[in-house]
Amino acid sequence: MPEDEGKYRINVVAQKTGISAATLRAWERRYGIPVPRRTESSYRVYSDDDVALIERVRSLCGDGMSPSEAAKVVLSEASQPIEHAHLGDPYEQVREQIVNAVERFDPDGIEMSVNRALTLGSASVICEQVIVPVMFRIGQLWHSGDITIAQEHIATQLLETTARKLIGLLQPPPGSRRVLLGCFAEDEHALPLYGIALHLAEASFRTLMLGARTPPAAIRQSVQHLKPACVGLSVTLAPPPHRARELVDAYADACGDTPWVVGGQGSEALASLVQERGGLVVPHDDVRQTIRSIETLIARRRRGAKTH
Ligand code: B12
Repeated sequence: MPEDEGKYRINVVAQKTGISAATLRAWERRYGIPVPRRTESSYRVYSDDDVALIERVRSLCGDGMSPSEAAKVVLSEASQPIEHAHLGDPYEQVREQIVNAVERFDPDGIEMSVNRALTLGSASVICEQVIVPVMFRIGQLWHSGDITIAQEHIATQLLETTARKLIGLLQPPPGSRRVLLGCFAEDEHALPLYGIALHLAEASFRTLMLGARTPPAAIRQSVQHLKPACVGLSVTLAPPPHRARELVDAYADACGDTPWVVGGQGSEALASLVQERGGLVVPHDDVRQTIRSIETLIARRRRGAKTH
């Protein structure tokens, strides 16, 4: 018998894949995915390939397919020769590896898995398929109490460093239009900034990341010294109304006549304040529109500057 055939009992597989034992038995019964070997006493034992099949079905379901559609896809992939013979989505696998290492409190393991991710495609694919979703997942795990704040911080630091490097590889050369990016002063959600920085780099903007909790003074000084084409502020947690007004005023003053936009899940609550002060709130679910709005603001400012 090949070495890895029949390694894991059903409860271990349920734990590894996050699919309950009852569902695993149902998938086997309904779709034949997978049909594990049985021990003499009739216990199911799953191989690594069986686990990969389950993870592939789970990943397709996560993308919105029903289990029966996913099972069809996986069965047809399994019947393809060579290039489709490897089962499991490599991005999903590496995401799992990173998250498992975070759960084990294993920084070296996180680093090794992140390095593995770097071999899986272009900078933008790695960022989009691995780094951003893993950071999101880590945040969820912290919110649900499944990892500690120390685990979250270690992972986030490693992932942010990688995200910065990847975005750096994508962006245009020095001298190109620059967008300064920072979070509102009391906001720790820096991940949305990496998400938008990636899209901006793809649209040929250089980005400068000021990160979480960026105070208005940091925007003011950066605007004065670096003369960016635009300032982008992210708000995930909308501040309470009195504080919101104070901050919006301070950011508006800090930006001066440099165009500024505010995005993120908490930005809509600030829309009227921001507009009153000449800023723009961009829709948080439409990246194309966001990039177009930024292009328009910059072009308008250039035209305005020429006529003065
Ligand atoms: C990751 C995360 C964290 C991480 C942040 C790590 C990091 N480095 O970013 C950690 C664990 C630190 C964290 C902490 C907290 N969090 Co939190 N967190 C999340 C989580 C899971 C994901 C958010 C995220 O990164 N989304 C991914 C990005 C890519 O998506 P996005 O925001 O939509 O951004 C896109 C667009 O909006 C746009 N965009 C965003 N910003 C900008 C800016 C510009 C200029 C432009 C142009 C576009 C743009 O582009 C992005 C890419 O497409 C959410 C859950 C959720 N479902 O959102 C909770 C969530 C946001 N957190 C929440 C809370 C409450 C907190 C805490 C207050 C908890 C606490 N008790 O301490 C603290 C925050 C402390 C603080 N002062 O900020 C709540 C917020 C509820 C609310 N709206 O009031 C959420 C929704 C969880 C929940 N369901 O309760 N969190």
